Amino acid sequence: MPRALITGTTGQDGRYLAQLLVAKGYDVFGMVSGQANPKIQMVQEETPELEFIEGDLQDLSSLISVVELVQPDEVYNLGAISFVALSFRQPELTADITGLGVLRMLEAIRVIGGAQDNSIRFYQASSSEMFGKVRATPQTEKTPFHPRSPYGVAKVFGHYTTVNYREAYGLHASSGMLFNHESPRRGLEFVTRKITNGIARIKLGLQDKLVLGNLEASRDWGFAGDYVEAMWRMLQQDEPDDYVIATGETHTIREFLSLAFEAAGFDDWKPYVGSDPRFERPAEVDVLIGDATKARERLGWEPKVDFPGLVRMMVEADIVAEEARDNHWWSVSRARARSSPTTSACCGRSTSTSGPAPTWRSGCTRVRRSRSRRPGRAASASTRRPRCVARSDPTRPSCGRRATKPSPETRCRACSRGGRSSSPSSTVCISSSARCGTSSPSSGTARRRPPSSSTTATRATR
Ligand code: GDR
Repeated sequence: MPRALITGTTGQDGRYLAQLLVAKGYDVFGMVSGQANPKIQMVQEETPELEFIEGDLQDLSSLISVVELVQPDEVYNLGAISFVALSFRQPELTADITGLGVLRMLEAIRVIGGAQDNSIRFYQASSSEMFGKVRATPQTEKTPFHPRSPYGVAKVFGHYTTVNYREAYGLHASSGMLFNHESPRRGLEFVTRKITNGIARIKLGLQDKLVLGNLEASRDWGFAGDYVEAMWRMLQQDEPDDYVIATGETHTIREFLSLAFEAAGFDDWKPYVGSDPRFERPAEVDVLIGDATKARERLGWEPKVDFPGLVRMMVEADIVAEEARDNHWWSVSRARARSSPTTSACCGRSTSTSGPAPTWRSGCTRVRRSRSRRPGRAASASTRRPRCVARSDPTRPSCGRRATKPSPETRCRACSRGGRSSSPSSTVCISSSARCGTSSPSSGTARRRPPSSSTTATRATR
């Protein structure tokens, strides 16, 4: 069984590539850095066969260990700071990971696989951002580079380092100059996904507007699922080489907006789109369009998903995902409310929640209702803790504390001791089903808890 190592496994491309390689019968290892990558669990559920291994593109010794342990036949270096806008804010980090990271991985391969007859094949994720202020249109493998961002500069370094290791050590090292490639798995910071996710939220009433930067930029957008196939094909060639991977079409962000809003059933996108110079870049790449003739002829590769198909796919996926998230949110809050027949209190007076459309009952008038998330929806006894509002009401003394969260506990939460209050002056029992016997104030005047008190019922959060 061939073995593949992927860096950047939890990114969009890494996820598609891992699935492709597993389907092709590979043992796939995904390198992850850091202690608690929040995406690992999701990727693991998506591709259970994938094995994670710790390593960091900033740390050569970790890469040597990873390559030694995995003994890969193929290494796909997709790890990078890949958000161009971020590279302007963190240029050194970008140079280190996106640029020097390539050198480190190639060194690890050279050290473990040997400087002669090294059998480990290497794929470098190069980028159309290397062409930047383009010198020719469309861009081919021969078009000179003119990067316009620290990201682009770092990718040029990575690209030429790959070429150099190929020429100097005879490594089977190939570079894919991939033009923009998108999917429903694209990060929300990139313009296509920001648009499709924003549209879904606008459609569901969760957001009013989409705020973007430069709408005149033009990109050659393809589907990421198609592009990972090209990566794999490069490493199956007898000889390593560099390839442009692109659709050969370019579209402005305005065109993307128009198609995407249309796919969601809107007639006109302009009322929903605002602009903010914060999303503009110090130096912009205006127009990119790639010529993938070489890939088509030598790799037999061509894109399957066209531009309208890609836009539709992303919009539809985002609408489904946002709907599911929204429904989940509401069902969780309802379930919580149902399973908590009692116990939300402030200043010693309890409120209760029940029924399918929970609201704070007015047992305690000093408990503020949770704010409804959307106009027209009932206030929900859900995730937000209601706060005692008496502070803002000069006629009432305030405890100033947050009320306790609704909870199914039957134990007295005021005293936390088998349902009895530790001191009559400390607070009152707030549980309806297990009152501790401490006399609750019968009037609407709440007792003020001494500042030193630290019972679980009213942890102060001023
Ligand atoms: P890009 O992708 O920089 O081309 O790099 P991105 O989607 O970030 O930007 C595309 C174009 O859209 C303009 N734009 C905005 N971009 C973002 N992110 N957010 C906005 O609000 C916005 N408004 C306008 C940008 O200025 C730009 O012109 C991507 C990355 O995946 C790289 O890692 C990869 O190498 C290249 O594609 C190929």
